[in-house]
Amino acid sequence: AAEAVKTVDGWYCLHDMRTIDWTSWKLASKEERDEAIQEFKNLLTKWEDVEKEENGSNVLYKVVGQKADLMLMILRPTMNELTDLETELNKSKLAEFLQPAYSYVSVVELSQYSGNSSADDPKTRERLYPILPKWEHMCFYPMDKRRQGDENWYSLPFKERARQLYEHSKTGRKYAGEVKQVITGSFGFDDWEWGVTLFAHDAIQLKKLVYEMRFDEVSAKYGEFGAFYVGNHLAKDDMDDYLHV
Ligand code: 76R
Repeated sequence: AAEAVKTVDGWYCLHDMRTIDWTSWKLASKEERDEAIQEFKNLLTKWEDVEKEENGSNVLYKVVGQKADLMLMILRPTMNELTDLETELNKSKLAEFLQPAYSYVSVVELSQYSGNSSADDPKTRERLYPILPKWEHMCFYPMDKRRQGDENWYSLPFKERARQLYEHSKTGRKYAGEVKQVITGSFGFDDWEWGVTLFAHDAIQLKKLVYEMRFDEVSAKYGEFGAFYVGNHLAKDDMDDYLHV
């Protein structure tokens, strides 16, 4: 058997996509809506406090297109905290107007192809326990590495996988400062093998990076992709405007 790469794993991750039921939202009384908005903003404040204490991180985006309306990404030290948070959201007033659209469970992962990172190294810590950027655009998609016939990532020798990922990282680094990526592993947790989350100031950089990577050997030969979600940042202070009907 080929040798598995060692990974170091950080915070647990939940991507939670919801669709707003605008019809029932409009039918609700103004008092009910105000109450729901206020309670949701209080939740966001609570999560911001967790982030300030560096016990997790979260971001909220408005999905473009019909796959969902809201895209929430949550990082927490344990998987238990993910369900706590999810349940708290489900019990809120606003949740009466939300329908599940998609969710994805994973854990922040660094693979050790190019030497070992130590959890004591501040740079490694920053990547395992990232405070998510609140950049204007975000994109999420799940992916697999192919396991078919002669194209089987999992039967390639370690050195060959390391070489291909090194080439991959060179493409990625061209986008330093333009795109920030968080790779989360989901073996045993969800339907695909990895979650890919990208943040950009300019949406076009997301397209350029993903397109350019298609030509890297590792993506061209071995990449299999799920549904893509793209969104625009939703700040707490814009919540009233966004939900105003
Ligand atoms: O040590 C490092 O993390 C840097 C080198 C690196 C690895 C090992 C790296 C860099 N990636 C690594 C691993 Mn990546 N990455 C993706 C996608 O759409 C596609 O074609 C693929 C989705 C993007 C957009 C992306 C971006 N990467 C991985 C792995 C795990 C592989 C394994 O373990 O078998 C996956 C699934 C994956 C997928 N990658 C980078 C980027 C970018 C932008 C970088 C440069 C980051 C930087 O150095 O700042």
